[in-house]
Amino acid sequence: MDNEIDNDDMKRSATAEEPKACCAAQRNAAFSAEPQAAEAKQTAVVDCSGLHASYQSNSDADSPHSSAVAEAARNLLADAGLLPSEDSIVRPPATEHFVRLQGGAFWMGTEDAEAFPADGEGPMRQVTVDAFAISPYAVTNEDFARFVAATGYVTEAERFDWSYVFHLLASENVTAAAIGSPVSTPWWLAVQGAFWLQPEGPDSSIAVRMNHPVVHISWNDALAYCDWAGLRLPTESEWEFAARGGLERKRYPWGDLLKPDEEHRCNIWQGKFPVKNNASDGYIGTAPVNTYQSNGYGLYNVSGNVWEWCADWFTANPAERGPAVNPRGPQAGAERTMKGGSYLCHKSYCNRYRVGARSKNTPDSSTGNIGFRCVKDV
Ligand SMILES: [Ca+2]
Ligand SMILES: [Ca+2]
Repeated sequence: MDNEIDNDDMKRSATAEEPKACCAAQRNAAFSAEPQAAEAKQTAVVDCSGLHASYQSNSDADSPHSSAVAEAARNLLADAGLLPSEDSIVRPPATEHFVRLQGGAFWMGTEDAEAFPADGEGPMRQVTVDAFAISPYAVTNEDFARFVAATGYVTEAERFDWSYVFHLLASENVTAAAIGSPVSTPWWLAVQGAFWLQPEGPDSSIAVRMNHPVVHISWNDALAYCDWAGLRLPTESEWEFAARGGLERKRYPWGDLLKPDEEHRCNIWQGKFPVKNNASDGYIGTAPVNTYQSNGYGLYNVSGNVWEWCADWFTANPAERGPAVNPRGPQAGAERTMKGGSYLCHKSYCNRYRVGARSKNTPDSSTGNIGFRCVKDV
């Protein structure tokens, strides 16, 4: 894949069509990870007139689209040797390897000098969570392929018929065909036909990325997967308890230094955002879910790689967070909480791969850097 585009291409995408209101007006509206633009709401991102029809035709689990994607998912699994041919029923992935955590009290949030107070990262407070078990890994393309092969589930990226692809990951053809870009985050291309099976658009494939985190997954999609697998999303406090790996009041899941012994511990961005990614950590996009060292609890890539949905509605108001024991966030809201940052995070731009950092997005939003991780009750 050609990951480089010249500056003229950048400018073209930056001045793409004026946003217009549409059925997806709120979709991705909250997506603005840039600290200085965090309060700038984008009301709409693409002209989706003409997309309503595809929403209808793609939304039915018995539609030809659904059948074709389910078959493609099954073929991917079979080609990768991940689907025993004698087993015609595709089952949820095993969960024996989930890490059982006994819970307890921990220091949640941060007042770190690098924190974004407007995100509601602080104040640091004692929170207690009950025991639970969590996956060491984000849900993979393999996992999600099993879900779709078994159920024919159609994601929201497919129903809306577009999702956000980072510009340096899109081919020239996909870039040229992009249907729009947010004004304040022009590095996101709204790409028709971008979804989990083809994360960079119609000319891309996950065939050699079955062990990478699934992306273009909305919060609603993540919940559907959890329902099928008998799992659930972590609350934000569970996620942060697990991500801290038993360390107290540290900036990262492994300590306070980003690169102890000059060793990369997470998949973020090196270079100049958003034009030059040196990828000195080994990855310009997603990395396999078991890359780098795990944290003290055996969890991989809580920081970086992909943002991970949490169960909670988002609030930056400490008074709305709920009790200090098993908090579940506000009763209602417009956006769901995300944790951990992604392969696009950089200190200069989105320093949210710190373990106390947080972000949010509407439950129907999807991008090429949002995935999820599951927990189960014990
Ligand atoms: Ca990277
Ligand atoms: Ca992550």
